[in-house]
Amino acid sequence: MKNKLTLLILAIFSLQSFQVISQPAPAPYGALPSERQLKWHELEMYGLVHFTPTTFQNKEWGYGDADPSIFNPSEFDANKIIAAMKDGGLKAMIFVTKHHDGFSLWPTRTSEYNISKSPFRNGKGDMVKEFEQACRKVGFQFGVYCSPWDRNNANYGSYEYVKNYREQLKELYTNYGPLFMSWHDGANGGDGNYAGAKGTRTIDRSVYYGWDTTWAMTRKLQPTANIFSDIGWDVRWVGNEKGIAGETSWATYTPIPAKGYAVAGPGLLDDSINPYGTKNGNSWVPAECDVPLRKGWFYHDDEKEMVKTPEQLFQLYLKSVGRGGCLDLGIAPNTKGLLADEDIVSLKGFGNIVKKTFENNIARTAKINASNIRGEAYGLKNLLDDDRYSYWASSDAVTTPELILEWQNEIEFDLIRLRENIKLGQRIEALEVDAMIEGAWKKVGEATSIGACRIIPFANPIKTDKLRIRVVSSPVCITLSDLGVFKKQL
Ligand code: FUL
Repeated sequence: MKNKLTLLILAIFSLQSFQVISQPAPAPYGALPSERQLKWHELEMYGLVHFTPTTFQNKEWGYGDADPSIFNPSEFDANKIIAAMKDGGLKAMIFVTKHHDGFSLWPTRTSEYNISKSPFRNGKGDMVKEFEQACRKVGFQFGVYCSPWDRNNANYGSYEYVKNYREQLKELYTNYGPLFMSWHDGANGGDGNYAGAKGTRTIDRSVYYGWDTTWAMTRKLQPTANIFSDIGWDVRWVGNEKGIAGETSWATYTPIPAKGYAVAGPGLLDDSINPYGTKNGNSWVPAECDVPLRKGWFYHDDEKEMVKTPEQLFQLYLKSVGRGGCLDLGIAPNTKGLLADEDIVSLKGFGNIVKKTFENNIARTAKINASNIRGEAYGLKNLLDDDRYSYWASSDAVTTPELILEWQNEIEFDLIRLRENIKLGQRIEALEVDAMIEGAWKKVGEATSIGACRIIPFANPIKTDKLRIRVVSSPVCITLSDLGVFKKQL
């Protein structure tokens, strides 16, 4: 009898171990990111450089009437600008190759109004190329912004211009290597110089540009480029130029179908939904949070005092990257063609805060236990290995597991970072954090929409030797890839 019992126990045990080892991976949930979107998420931070004759006019929007002779940045050095951006922790840059004023920063065949008519490099310059090469040298990815609105082009408003615009993109897509982004701003139509015919040109954004055709070309010529636009694909505008995503910000999105907008891909994005996204929305369209380092997108001498401080930038980091988006920071060279000292100092300070804060993950020194583990391959070590796609998973039936972290001595932290393995979708809807304080669990924090990255900031540092993270809502089993506990290093 005793032997039979032992055998039975052994049989059950080996069956369980077998199940543990052979446990299949969780099924993906909901809309999933494409390969190019995964790469975009990994960047987290990049810069958007505005530098055109508009800089020399001390304006934010050039009218399209600046004489190309004013564009003469005698000390321009793309390497120095990129080096300062790198010190700021940025990993890529988008160059405004043509802003609304219509001046092309490369020697395009599509318009007379371009850099070859300026004194820059004696009319032989190609600033897009110089930036692209400076990026490649330091491992930065490169992207382009080419304004659809063109206040200089005589044909703006007619089909001729749309063809011309596509030709411009074609040049950009074929001469500057692989791009990570094709950025299309939403300021479209209005007054301008239109090759001397001053006046207003209005267009119907829903149909005028024929985006379907343009984006078929983008996909063909630049399959790695994420399309940023308010009508279409990969990445959405966060809905403000403050660099701030909603506290709950889903990477998924269900666009509201709008009459007349026949566009491939997700469709029309709505500014009022953009900060938040849509829970379990039908497409993966994460938020890009754009914000200038200075007050405006272009350099102005009298805005020195308005350069954001490293601390302010770090707060923006928490509200953009820390809410599952990317931070797109506006960088504005001055008329010399360099960044002002205060911009360089601020970027460096910011980069240092990010680096120092996140290099010491206090969770690594804890003993961690989970209420459920799907199987050996999905264990807790995956939470600490800096691999965004290795993950701790719960069994299919367990949607609200919890983790307990225990330290031998009291620790102090003010940030918790969590990531899901988004290859399997955005799954965790909400979780809560408790700390053991004076012998009892006390709820100290909570977060929704985990996704690619969710940082929970604590206004006051928490001191404890025991921390509990409870998933409170998930439609399916969880697949958490990262657990970080940090103390801000300002
Ligand atoms: C907007 C533009 O109107 C601004 O000038 C700037 O380029 C910003 C990044 O996008 O749509």
